[in-house]
Amino acid sequence: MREPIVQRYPGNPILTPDDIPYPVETVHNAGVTRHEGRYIMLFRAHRGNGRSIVGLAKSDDGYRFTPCPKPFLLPATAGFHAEYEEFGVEDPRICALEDEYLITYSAYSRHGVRIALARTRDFDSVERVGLISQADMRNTVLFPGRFDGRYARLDRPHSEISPWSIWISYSRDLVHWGDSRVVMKPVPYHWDEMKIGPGATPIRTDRGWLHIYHGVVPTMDGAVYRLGVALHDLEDPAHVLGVCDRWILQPEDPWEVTGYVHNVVFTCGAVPEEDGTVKVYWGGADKVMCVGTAVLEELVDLCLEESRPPL
Ligand code: M1P
Repeated sequence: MREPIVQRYPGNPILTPDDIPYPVETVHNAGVTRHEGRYIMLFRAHRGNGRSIVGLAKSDDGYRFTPCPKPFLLPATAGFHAEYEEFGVEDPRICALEDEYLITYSAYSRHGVRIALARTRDFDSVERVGLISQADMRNTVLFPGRFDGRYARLDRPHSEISPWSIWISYSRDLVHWGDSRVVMKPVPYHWDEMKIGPGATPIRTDRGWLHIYHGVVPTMDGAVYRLGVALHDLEDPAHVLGVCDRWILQPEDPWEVTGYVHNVVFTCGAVPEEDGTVKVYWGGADKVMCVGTAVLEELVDLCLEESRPPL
């Protein structure tokens, strides 16, 4: 049997609704980064009404997290954002860029789902920057770098005539985005044939930007969410150097197979370590948070040596 590509932490799940000091039904799909020597986790949590908020937890080792007493981001109740966050805020991704942390999240309302952008320097206060997509779009990760002066992001517009795919877009001010083009599509009769979506903030390696994404297959028992890896060119991230043909993680543990939504592993964050490993964080069955480690070079090798065409 092959060694698992992602080694699960034996203490999984690392955060559950029971750990949170305010009422929540789920703790999942967290963006994670490092700040002042500690790990910061922004997690999505369903409230009892089925709408989501974003909570904050901190850790010294990336495994044992302590939640903060209050939520980090609640749906806006005043101003322009209020109309577009009425149904909740979901799936935060954190991008450390220049001297701040940029947070993309899904803003849900009766008008559909849009991507919103917020910024913080300290994770004590947070400022909304703007709504940076029209409806319908969710799952957007910013690259932690600029390309010819422009910011870049991977995004995932919804379509009725094409399986949902990963696109790239650019911006000079983080608010107005364009020059969009598709970079990766699901493959028919494959583990990610139904749809794919950006996952964790891309990680810079010597051989390219490593992107951990999610792919979905429909089965007679419902959809199954797994994780895969792709490598983007360092100078031109629209150029996909390789997509690994097989998944790197699938639902296996009981809390990944059964939960709020069955058979889901879904990532919004991964943290590279100095020893060449990466901590991959994922939501298990939309209910709890889990972590595992992988070797970055091995993930890059998978993209280049077990590759399939991106489009
Ligand atoms: O329930 C599984 C996932 O479903 C959605 O993923 P996608 O955007 O690919 O359809 C999201 O709601 C995600 O939060 C959730 O984990």
